Amino acid sequence: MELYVTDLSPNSRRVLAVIHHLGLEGETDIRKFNIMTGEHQTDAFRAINPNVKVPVLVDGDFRLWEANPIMIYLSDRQGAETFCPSGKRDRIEVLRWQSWEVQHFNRALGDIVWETVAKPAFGMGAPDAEKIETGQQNFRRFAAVLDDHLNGRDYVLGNDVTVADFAVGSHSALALHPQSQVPLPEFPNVQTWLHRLEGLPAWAKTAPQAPADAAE
Ligand SMILES: N[C@@H](CCC(=O)N[C@@H](CS)C(=O)NCC(=O)O)C(=O)O
Repeated sequence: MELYVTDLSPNSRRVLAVIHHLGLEGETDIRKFNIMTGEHQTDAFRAINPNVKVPVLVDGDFRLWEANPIMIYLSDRQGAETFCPSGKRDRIEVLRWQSWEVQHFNRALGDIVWETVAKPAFGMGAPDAEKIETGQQNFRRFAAVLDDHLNGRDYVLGNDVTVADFAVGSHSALALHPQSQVPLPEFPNVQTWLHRLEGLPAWAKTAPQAPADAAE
């Protein structure tokens, strides 16, 4: 298999963490682009993903873009039933949390940390206080849902770590970044769960090396 990623991306991190979790490093050729210099903007890569974005997985003649489906594909390929349950009800739970994180939780989180971590790290101008405030309001709304859900659960689906944790928690390095201004202490279950995720070997192995590396 080939996996196209970039160092500066929670979307790449979540897929790389799945590769490690499933022990697929040996059979995966990991190709890193520097998206800041536009290294990915080639006709050859556009032919693989017309969106010209990473991550992308190539498995034989199957080309798959979008991080969340890649995570499910890899898990199903390996028969990782606990990590990505195939039972109707559990599979819908995985999809529910993946949709939710893209649309709500990580969108709000991303809006905050774009201003507080990414812009300063990449010299892209001063953080916009109004955007931070709006992001924090949205984050509070959705983090409250997750905080309530995590009450009495170690992981999003219950006792075991699943692809849903790697999806919902994909921005953990940014959320836990000292500059983030993400109001995590208001949501202790979310905070504890993010630290639990950071302690998992596959997640730890894919941690950004420098503060700026946490940025998208
Ligand atoms: N919805 C996509 C998002 C992919 C995405 O936004 N990738 C970013 C890196 S995190 C990218 O490749 N940006 C380069 C560009 O847009 O040129 C997914 O989940 O995979």
